[in-house]
Amino acid sequence: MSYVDEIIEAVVAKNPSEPEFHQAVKEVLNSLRPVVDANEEKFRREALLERLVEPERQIKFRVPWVDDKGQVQVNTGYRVQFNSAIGPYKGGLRLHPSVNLGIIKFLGFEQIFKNSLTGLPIGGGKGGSDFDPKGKSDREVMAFCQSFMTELCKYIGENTDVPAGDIGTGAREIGYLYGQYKRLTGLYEGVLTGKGLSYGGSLARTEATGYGLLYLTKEMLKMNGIDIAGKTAAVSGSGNVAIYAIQKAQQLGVKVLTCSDSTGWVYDPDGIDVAALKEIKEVKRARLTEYKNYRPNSEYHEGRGVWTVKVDLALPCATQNELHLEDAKALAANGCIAVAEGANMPTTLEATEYLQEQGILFAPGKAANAGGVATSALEMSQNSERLSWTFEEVDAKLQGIMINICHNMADAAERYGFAKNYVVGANIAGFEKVVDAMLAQGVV
Ligand code: NDP
Ligand code: 2IT
Repeated sequence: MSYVDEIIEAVVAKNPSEPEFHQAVKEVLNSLRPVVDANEEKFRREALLERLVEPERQIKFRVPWVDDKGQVQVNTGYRVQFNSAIGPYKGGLRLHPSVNLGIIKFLGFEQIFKNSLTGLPIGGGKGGSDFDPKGKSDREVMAFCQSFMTELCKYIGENTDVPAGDIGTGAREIGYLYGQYKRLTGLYEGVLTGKGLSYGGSLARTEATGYGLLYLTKEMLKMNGIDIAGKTAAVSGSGNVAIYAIQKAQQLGVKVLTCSDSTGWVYDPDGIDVAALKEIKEVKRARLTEYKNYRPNSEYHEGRGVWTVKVDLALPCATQNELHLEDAKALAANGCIAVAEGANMPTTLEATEYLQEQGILFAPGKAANAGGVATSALEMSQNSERLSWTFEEVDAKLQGIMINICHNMADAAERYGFAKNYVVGANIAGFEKVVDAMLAQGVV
């Protein structure tokens, strides 16, 4: 059996209840076959793949807090410090009832290669909790965040591990987490990113993931002789990534016809109204059913459905495994030319393969959504030098980073004989720097 197959089998056997982690490992290791095969003896002796799939450290802890009725609630907190070969652990905190260790491990594993692709010195980590911020009062969210940080603060620091936002963790949560870290440690340091602008945050971090997704998509199309202007797009999600993806798409001349949340989706034939979406989601924290009040021409549908709309571009920006094989078939049948992942692992393995077989350009999340963590790393730089850069400076750096990632993934794919397979290209390009650092640092 090949080294890659042995490791995939071992990961499944050792972590039987973590299907998302298996999926992420399979996607990455299958891509790495050409590199691993060429170095099999050395990598085996170094147990390189065994080390790559085993987190350096996994922290799991109790998070007790008191709700508005005086009832004590208990959630589970996680931080998986996956790989620090190229820098301090870096990655978001997800707050969603579906969170478990396997979800955090898949996200942490993806983060290793994504962070490497940015070209910046950040290792891979991820954390979160099964706490659901939906429907909670600000005081309840604060109580949770303070309790969560009371334990987490023992393991993080500006030079060791720097968490940030992800699903359910936005500016409000980062503020409460930061305040508690500062109170407990006495340190005013860049221990979190995605901070508010008044206390060390970076301009353009809020926009970065969505904007970055469009910068990469534009470049990927350009490399293939296609102009993004004038195209139509379907976007899923209506959170941080989706909102700013829609905004940048529109600035680039793309008409975005859809968005969604976990209960339903919107079709707006005139193009999604970003100001309305922001008010519904960022200010009111309400459901998408409200969108029709702002845009009477639009349609609201319960359940899933954004991928059934005829569009040129599909940008999944909600969550893992939200674009299935039948969705890929619908997109292809409707003439879709490119899919770029704003979310982490939103496309199932079968759907990805199908899209690639159909010749649809496919940009994997670890490349396409890397603009968020890249700008987080820029926030860390600004915190270290105690300066803040202008929006234009950060945005220009972000554009440069996304264009580089796009070319690096394309070049790596071509070098190994997989031209235009950007999944293979992104995984190999991300892996190369990590493996070099791991080998240089010895058996640690
Ligand atoms: P938000 O919490 O701001 O928004 C998440 C959106 O996805 C909401 O519209 C939410 O709907 C929807 N959603 C979440 N879970 C599900 C689900 N199980 N089924 C259907 N819809 C769901 O998160 P972000 O926008 O920050 O994150 C979106 C994706 O992008 C995630 O995969 C995240 O890991 C990834 N990502 C985020 C980055 C960032 O900087 N924030 C950077 C890189 C990747 P509802 O409100 O109804 O729950
Ligand atoms: O998935 C991701 O890259 C993020 N949620 C952002 C992580 C970060 O550290 O900014």
